[in-house]
Amino acid sequence: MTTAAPESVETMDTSALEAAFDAAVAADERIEPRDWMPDAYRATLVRQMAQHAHSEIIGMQPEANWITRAPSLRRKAILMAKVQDEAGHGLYLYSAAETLGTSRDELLDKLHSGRQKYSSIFNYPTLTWADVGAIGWLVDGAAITNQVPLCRCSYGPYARAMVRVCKEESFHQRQGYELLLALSRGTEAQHAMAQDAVDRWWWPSLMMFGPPDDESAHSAQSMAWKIKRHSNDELRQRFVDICVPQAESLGLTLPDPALRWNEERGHHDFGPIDWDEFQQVLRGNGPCNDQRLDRRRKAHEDGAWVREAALAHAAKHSPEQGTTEHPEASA
Ligand code: FAQ
Repeated sequence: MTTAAPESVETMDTSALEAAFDAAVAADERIEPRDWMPDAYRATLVRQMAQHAHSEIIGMQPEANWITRAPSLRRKAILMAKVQDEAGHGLYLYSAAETLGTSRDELLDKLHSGRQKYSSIFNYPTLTWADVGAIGWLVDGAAITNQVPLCRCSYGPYARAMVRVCKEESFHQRQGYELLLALSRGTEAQHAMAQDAVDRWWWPSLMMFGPPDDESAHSAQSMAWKIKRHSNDELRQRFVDICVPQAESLGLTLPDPALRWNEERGHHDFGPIDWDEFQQVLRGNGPCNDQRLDRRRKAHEDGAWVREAALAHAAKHSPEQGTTEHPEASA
């Protein structure tokens, strides 16, 4: 952002700063951490980025459930790499949120105490191996549809983090599609397993895009600030249009009798989403909400010794201690 005007930022009054911020957003420039920004813009970004980061790390759990039971070494290696990628995405996002003055500790504390959300989708169970394919195809597919426009988000660190995340999510989506294709073309029982997984994951995937536009509290303001580039319903429609031909190629059906091409709209019509179920999951009443949070809290507690050791190591080798070199460097 170029707030560099004739006047320096220190001497500009709030209305001038606001005008410079608005002009930068209007000109599609990136807002950077040291730039002035409205408090509400900062709070909205922290809210969305924290929810996104929490989703990445909670999202490791449903798939990790199948690592030990992957049907081949190849599938196991792919799944382990994917789950590790999700941890990395969490890390980029917590780091990006830190540029707004919010520490990772603070955000994790809010997740663990239930004061911040994570995506509704990760409160559903992974009952069979085919669920790993359905998550890759549908959940990562929905995530990409939502996140590609975030690469053009007005906040620089978030936009840049999204570029790499989206590249990795594309690989995740492809591996899920390929896994489902193998099952769909397999035995009758394997085909049925793939179909059952798609039947269970389809509707929750559509809910990932958030409430309908007329009930979305934050969309209008987030779009005005160019944090979000498209509304929840626009992205949901885009996702449905992408999935229909892919389901046909997979030889699987999507569980919606109302799904059909609408020539006039140039889009697929689809049936009503069960928003009561969505609200229940958000309130903590989904099938796995308690399990996911308990597991996360335990993982955090179990990792306390790693954090303590890292801090002790950093303190021992801080410049104040005069031991900046690695102990083995002089050996
Ligand atoms: N789940 O006014 P809006 C992934 C909340 S990453 C839970 O429309 P907004 C990768 C919302 O926070 C998946 N809560 O909100 C992966 C707000 O509540 P609040 C995550 C939801 O922010 C794959 C309220 O409802 N991706 O899957 C949901 O403008 C496989 C009102 O909603 C992101 O987070 C929901 N589905 O739009 C990992 C992407 N939807 O805060 C592992 C970035 C809405 O007022 C394995 N986020 N809410 O208490 C976004 O694009 C937006 O935040 C939306 C929601 C589109 C999710």
